[in-house]
Amino acid sequence: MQSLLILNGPNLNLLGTRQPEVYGAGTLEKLERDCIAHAQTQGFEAECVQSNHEGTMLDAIHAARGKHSGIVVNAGAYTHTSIALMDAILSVEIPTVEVHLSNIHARESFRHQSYIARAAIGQICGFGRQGYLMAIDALAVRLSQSGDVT
Ligand code: CA2
Repeated sequence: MQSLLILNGPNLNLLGTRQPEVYGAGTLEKLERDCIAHAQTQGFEAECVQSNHEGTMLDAIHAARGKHSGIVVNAGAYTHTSIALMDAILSVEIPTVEVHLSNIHARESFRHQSYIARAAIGQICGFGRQGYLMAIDALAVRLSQSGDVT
């Protein structure tokens, strides 16, 4: 069975604890469970990783090579700063969908810039948790087209 990596970055472990008006009321654990269940409906296994450390996120992306066929990534604030994460995604050549819970383009101007977007096949933002499920669907379509069987 093909596998997806669901990678969440800094502070997303706090989901459900504060700022529910921006990021929703559900926890990260629930989000990860929902992603795993939705991936299964599309015929994928899913591995969920969250880290507050850029290097750990880089390691997870490097380790995805040969293991995962697609990546869903919410890099949190590293989205707007990390050339290293962009380079890592480009280097592994795994189709990657960028997700944000909030609509980053309707927020402060420093959130409009995404380094991840330059490496991703697409970006989904502003749809809350549903965006992760939409990203899984988008990868399912892309992978069925590419014939990738990693
Ligand atoms: O909208 C998103 O998903 C973001 O990636 C979330 C990041 C933010 O820096 C990006 O600009 C957009 C922040 C994640 C913080 O998550 C929290 C969750 C609950 C409580 C506090 C923070």
